[in-house]
Amino acid sequence: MSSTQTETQPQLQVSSGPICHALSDIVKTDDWSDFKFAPITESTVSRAMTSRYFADMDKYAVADVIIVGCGSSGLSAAYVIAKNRPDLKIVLVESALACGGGGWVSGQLFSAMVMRKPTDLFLKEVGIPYEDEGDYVVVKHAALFTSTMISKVLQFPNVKLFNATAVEDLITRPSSKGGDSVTVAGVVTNWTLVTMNHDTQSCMDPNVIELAGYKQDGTRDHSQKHGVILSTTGHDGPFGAFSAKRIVSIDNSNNLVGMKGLDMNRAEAGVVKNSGSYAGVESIYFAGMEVAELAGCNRMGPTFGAMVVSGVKAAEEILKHFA
Ligand code: AHZ
Repeated sequence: MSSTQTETQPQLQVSSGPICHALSDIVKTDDWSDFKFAPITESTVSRAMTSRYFADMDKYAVADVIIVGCGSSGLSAAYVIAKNRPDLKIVLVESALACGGGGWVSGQLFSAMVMRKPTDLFLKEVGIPYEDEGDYVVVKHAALFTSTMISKVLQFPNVKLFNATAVEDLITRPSSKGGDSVTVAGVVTNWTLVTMNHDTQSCMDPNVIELAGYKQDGTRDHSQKHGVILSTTGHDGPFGAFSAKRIVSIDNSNNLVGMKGLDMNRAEAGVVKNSGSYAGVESIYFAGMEVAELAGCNRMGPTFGAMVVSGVKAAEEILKHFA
């Protein structure tokens, strides 16, 4: 390690005495032959899962914040919103099995995750160790960032993650501005495996998550703050830039400009500057690389500061909305 590098250490306890683990007290003589688990039936396991899942579907059928896509930008935003507002119902919808998107590895699968300063302030707050290289910091493996973010975000009691679930469409309603203008009012979801098989199976209708703040007839309930969607589905790809593509087809006044070529210095500032609310349609916000598709920013390649900071900026705007 060079002299400019310092490493922040995680608080891990190491053991230097005799072999010691969580089961040491019950497996006293190194004899595992009588080891037993507590009894359980198969249906108990099914009920333990499904009762909670369906209770969550019921509880989160109406939400204050829906985050679509949980890569590095979505997770960063979720952390800031959940930490500041434990009273809001926050739903994360992730089409893949695992949250994290590109944040599990870094450029060309090279493990280490680079972030330009001042993103180190966020890492410090969350408790993710890094090496300080002066103008930038390095997390030794991108998976350490992603797994820590997932673990922190999921510990907030007001957060529910529906993973392996794709957003297939946006719910819209006429906006109070009149004319053709609309506001988004929720998302249409399906289990991703179903979404991927619409062409091969007969109709399998989707489910929805609505935003809070609407009456039965679909008009705004002005006695409460209405909910919002934050879309962080990344740049265009098999699933990426989902809401950006959908929103420009809803909002006729805009085009999907498309992400421009690699330029690290311009790209990160551009993504942060353009993240937040979307001018044409109410109640939808964007962060991360999806912003580059909407606003025509450069791509930045494997440097993740703008993913974190655009998530923080969009989260701050959303928190102001609920203030
Ligand atoms: O699975 C996707 C990923 O986890 C998820 N997603 C996409 N469409 C979805 C949909 N419903 C639900 N319709 C969906 N989930 O969104 C997540 C996006 O994560 P990401 O890591 O691709 O995006 P990000 O903007 O958070 O981070 C981008 C990282 C990149 S790409 C890049 C470059 O190409 O130059 N540079 C960086 C730092």
